[in-house]
Amino acid sequence: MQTNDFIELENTYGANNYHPLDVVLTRGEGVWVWDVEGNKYLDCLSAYSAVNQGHCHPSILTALKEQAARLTLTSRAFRNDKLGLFYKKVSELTGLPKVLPMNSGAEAVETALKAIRKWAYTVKGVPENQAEIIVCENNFAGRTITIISFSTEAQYRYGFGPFTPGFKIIPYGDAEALRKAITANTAAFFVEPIQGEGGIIVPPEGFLRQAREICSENNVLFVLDEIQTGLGRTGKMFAFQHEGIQPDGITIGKALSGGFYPVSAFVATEEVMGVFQPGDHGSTFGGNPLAAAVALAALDVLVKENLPARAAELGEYFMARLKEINSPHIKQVRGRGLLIGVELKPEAGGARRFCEALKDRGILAKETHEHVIRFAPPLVITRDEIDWALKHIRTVLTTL
Ligand code: IF1
Repeated sequence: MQTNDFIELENTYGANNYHPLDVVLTRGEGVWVWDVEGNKYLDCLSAYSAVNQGHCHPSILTALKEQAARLTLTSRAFRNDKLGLFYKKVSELTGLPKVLPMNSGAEAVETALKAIRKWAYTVKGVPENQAEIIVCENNFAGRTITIISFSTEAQYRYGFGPFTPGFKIIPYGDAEALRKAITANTAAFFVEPIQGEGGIIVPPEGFLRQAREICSENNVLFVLDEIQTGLGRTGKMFAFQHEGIQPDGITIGKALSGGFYPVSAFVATEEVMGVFQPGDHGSTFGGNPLAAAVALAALDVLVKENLPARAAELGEYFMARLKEINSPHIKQVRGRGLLIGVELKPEAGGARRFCEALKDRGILAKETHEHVIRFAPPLVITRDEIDWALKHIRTVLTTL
């Protein structure tokens, strides 16, 4: 079967909920992926930062194989010999004492929202069903009905009402707006350190620190969504570490498994996580030994291969070179570490056609929000591979 045969199959039997590039991938290794015709591509999306360690990392594969042959799932009705080790590693890396394991990012976010609300009622003393959570415009935290209830993207909401109440929306990066939005019933401020889907939006320097202070002054939880920015992507193990602050909770996912398996978690202080009593919350697969074993290996790779520092160094290099490209289409180059966005001017006609042109040159990148090309390669990329990519990116951005 060739590319078109696979596309035909997907179109015949699949829901039409994505508009992917017409490339049918069959193998991945490190930063490279191959399509069914044998064409080779540099992956500049990393499955939206789920493959920070590179495709099919051998040591994570070994951990997957070994555990899959031993014990994959017990449910949480019983204990297993991997979960406690996973908890300890995640707690040590995040600096937060308590972990609740889930599977998808959205489930970790939903877990955080439930913890936040229950903390508001049982600890802060907010009247029942009055808890308010402040979020920012252009957030992206997943696709469940409660999560899209606080989305500002019309398409993510259209046709899916009625929506979950209890969310207030403020402009991203605006600490004063946060202060003004807080009421006696505010439970938390839930925010991405850098907005990914929003178009790689980096907040003003100091915003997260100010937000942390405002939340502390008002007994409001400060909870960060690090599902995309976490695990080395922005040049630190977690993006909040750039600002030297400590959140009350974070959600993590994606690269937590190196792309081998859905693994996510909500990680928080004792006071926040202490609201959960046995039976309050759960998941069939959450905390399973296979997920835990894979995640332990994936986290090990991040530390042993020093991937956060690599992302800082190579991201700085990549961004500097992109800023030197003299293209009439480029409005702005922005980002942090290896989470980089090239915003094009509206007259460039949208980022999609540039991504198509990059694909023809062996680079897979994805547009976000119409005008931004996102460059987020696996953190194992080398300087030579970046130089190779830059050659083609420069050509596409100066000749299209
Ligand atoms: C899609 C976007 C990225 C996330 C943050 C939670 C989640 C995500 C910051 C939920 C997931 C994915 C979802 C995927 C595309 C991708 C995405 F474009 F949608 F927004 F990365 F930017 N918090 N993001 O980025 O995690 O439940 O998916 O495991 O839905 O199209 P999930």
